[in-house]
Amino acid sequence: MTQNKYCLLGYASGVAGVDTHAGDAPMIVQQSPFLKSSDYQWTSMVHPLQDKSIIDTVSHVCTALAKDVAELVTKQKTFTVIGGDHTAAIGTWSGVHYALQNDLGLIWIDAHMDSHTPETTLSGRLHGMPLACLLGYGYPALTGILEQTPKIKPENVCLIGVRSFEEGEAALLAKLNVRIYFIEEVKQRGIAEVLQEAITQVSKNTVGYGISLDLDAIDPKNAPGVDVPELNGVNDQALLNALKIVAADPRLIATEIVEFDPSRDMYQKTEKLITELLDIFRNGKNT
Ligand SMILES: [Mn+2]
Repeated sequence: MTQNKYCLLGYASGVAGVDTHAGDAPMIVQQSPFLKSSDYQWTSMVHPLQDKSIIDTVSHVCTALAKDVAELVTKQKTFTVIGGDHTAAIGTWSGVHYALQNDLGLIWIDAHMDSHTPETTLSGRLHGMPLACLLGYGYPALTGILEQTPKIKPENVCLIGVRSFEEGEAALLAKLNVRIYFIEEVKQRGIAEVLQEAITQVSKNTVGYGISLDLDAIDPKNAPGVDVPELNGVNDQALLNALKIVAADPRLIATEIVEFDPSRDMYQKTEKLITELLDIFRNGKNT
């Protein structure tokens, strides 16, 4: 049993969110009574260091994460990154891309689009920009992690669960022709069907794909502990069931769970849900 421990990495940074509480999340998960700790091996825990600007801080902590991620991909280990705010994605998928040196698919499950650029953002918060960064748009310190090239091609990414967004980011994704499954389509067709269709698309011309799960995609009734909750989200059980099938897919390279804000959790609902998600990802690799 012990030789098959599933690898976890912590991105203990919340400096790009509404407040910094998401930075505590990986430590909360690490110590959670719901996590069977003997099944997991924490290979990394990166922390932000005060820098000249938030951009530099995020750039450095993402670079640290990207290096640790790249090492695991090179060793052909499957793993999950636990955020932290959603800027974790810049580090995670830059690291995966660096190790693969090939086209990568990405499923972005989120209530938001996270596709702002410095020109379109209203809040200025970097956790609203990670997908744009991965597509090659944004601050050079964040688009150039490990290598000066876009990490994901627009045709190799799908968004699922979107229900709150702003004009500028929507315009960028529309211009790039990125497929978005808004919440209405997800509810109408079911998360399982939508997820399978999205995977078919993002794995068509790639060597594999990843899943970036922002917990705010899930209905706040099921996952209240997030930075930016949005009503009318994806049902937690439906998502867990859909991911059970996906977790065994050999094309799935890595996963990421972000935006857990322990200070807003209720009755440890969100914390418990994260440990259930991890069990699903771990079991998928052991079958
Ligand atoms: Mn997000």
